[in-house]
Amino acid sequence: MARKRNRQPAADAVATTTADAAVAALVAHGLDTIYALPGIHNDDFFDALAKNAGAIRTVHTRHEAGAAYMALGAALATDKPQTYCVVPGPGLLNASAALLTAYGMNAPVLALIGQIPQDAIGRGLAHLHEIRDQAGIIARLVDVSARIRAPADAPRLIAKAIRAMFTGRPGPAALECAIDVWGQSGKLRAVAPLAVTSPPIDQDAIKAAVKRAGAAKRPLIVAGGGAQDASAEVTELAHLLQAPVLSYRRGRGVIDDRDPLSVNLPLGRELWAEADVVLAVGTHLHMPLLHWGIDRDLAIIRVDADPQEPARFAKPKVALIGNAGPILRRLIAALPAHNARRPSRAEELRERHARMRRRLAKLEPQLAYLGAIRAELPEDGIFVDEVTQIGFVSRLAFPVYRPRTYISPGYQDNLGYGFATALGAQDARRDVPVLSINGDGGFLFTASELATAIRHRIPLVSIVFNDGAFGNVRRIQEERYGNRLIASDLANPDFVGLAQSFGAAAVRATNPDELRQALRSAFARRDGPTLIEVPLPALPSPWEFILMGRVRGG
Ligand SMILES: Cc1ncc(C[n+]2csc(CCOP(=O)(O)OP(=O)(O)O)c2C)c(N)n1
Ligand SMILES: [Mg+2]
Repeated sequence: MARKRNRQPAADAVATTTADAAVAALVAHGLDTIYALPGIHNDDFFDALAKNAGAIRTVHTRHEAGAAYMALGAALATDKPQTYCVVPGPGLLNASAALLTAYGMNAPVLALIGQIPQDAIGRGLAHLHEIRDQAGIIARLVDVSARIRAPADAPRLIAKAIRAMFTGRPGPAALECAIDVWGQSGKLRAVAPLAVTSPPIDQDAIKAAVKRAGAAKRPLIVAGGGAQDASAEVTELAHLLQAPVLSYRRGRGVIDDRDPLSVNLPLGRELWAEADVVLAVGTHLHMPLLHWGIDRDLAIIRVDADPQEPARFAKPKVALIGNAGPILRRLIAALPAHNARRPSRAEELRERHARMRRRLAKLEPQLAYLGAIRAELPEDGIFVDEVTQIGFVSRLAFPVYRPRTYISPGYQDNLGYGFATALGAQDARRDVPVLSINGDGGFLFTASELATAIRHRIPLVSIVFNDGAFGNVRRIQEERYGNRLIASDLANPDFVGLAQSFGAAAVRATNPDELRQALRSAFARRDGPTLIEVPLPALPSPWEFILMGRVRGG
């Protein structure tokens, strides 16, 4: 490859600036949008965006967190690389919670971050937005990062970063570029997207896995975010094994919740206690390993893109490294020769679902509001969860029918991520309705992005469940700290008036029926955002169904 490239005539190379080359490289990789907030460090790059506005759309936000969360939401809703661009120092830091979340969610987000003049980096000369060891800070946030130091670096490093975002453990990547480098000209060639290669599938491990799974008496599948592209395979395997599929946050939608084999977290814990073989697909197994326990009677088979992941907590019986889809297809092909006869468990599971529903029934009015949302949000509509009471219950009881239609922040569980993430999802998926749910606390983290929704005509529908409090924190103070309330009550704006002042449509709904009506008209409106405020009293706690104790291993 390298020799061939060296022999290419110099005439192939054309003079271009770093900024133009970077924009061309993004376009060559299929990116059609950039989420961004400008500043002098990146002026040359924004000028290149202006010149190429027909090929790539620039969506500017009101805070860098908004830009990065929008890129995250767009990446999660499309499973395609998405990018954001911010100034160095404060711009980088303003966006960093979103970058951290993208890392936790394995989302293909490319951060383009400005830098002070190249020769001044590391010298502490008090340049605008200078921050000590910016590269070191970025390197702690993502697995792959580099600095574009010259025009020819731009296409090369962008191609490498995008390949890295889909190789091994998928996730974000970051590139820096100094203020004086964006405008530099050089002779360079475009770089075509680099092929993403996967490790060969370990045939011995496939055999070991089907032997164990095929002989299992009480198999259980756990599906995480890494299984979102293997929905058909997980479902087929579940049926072959008559294995229930547990999904909680990032794995919701991998199996259709109308399938009796789909089980929620508390029912999954009961089944974990009974299981002899667990097949974990694209999941950290956070809840089971950290909270429920393991013992010698449980054999764990792990399928993960990240070679480091399977043995992090405890070495599994079998580890299969690579993308879930191809690996599960191999398991499906090899299983029938080893599979026990499997009577249907549908009836047993229907009864257990009914029992679980009776236990969860006390989570009202959360369930009634979620019912209203499900009744109005079409099957392919996207629900974006938040760290709020309705969100916590949605993770257990909101029916999800398709992969990539339920976006949840995963283990970061960072308050305030939701609204801007949903805005990005709706911007990238104009073809389906997106619904953002928020608490009054979390919503105000990025409420300024209502202006972005107006400016870019993004038809996101958002609900603010307003209990006048950081309700989750407040309830903990009431229950566990003798009602000594501290830092948990909130002074709120009039949310309807606030949204209207931005130019958004806004209404208040005071019960589930009113919410249904409000959602129906909101989803019909496709030329801009709608906000629905739902006033709420203090709500019953969902935590007994989420943080549950050990069931194995003493
Ligand atoms: C970034 C971040 N900061 C703080 C928290 C802690 N936290 C979890 S829930 C919560 C309160 C949420 O309030 P609100 O959005 O109004 O939802 P409610 O619980 O009232 O439904 C807080 C502060 C967090 N999860 N993430
Ligand atoms: Mg609240």
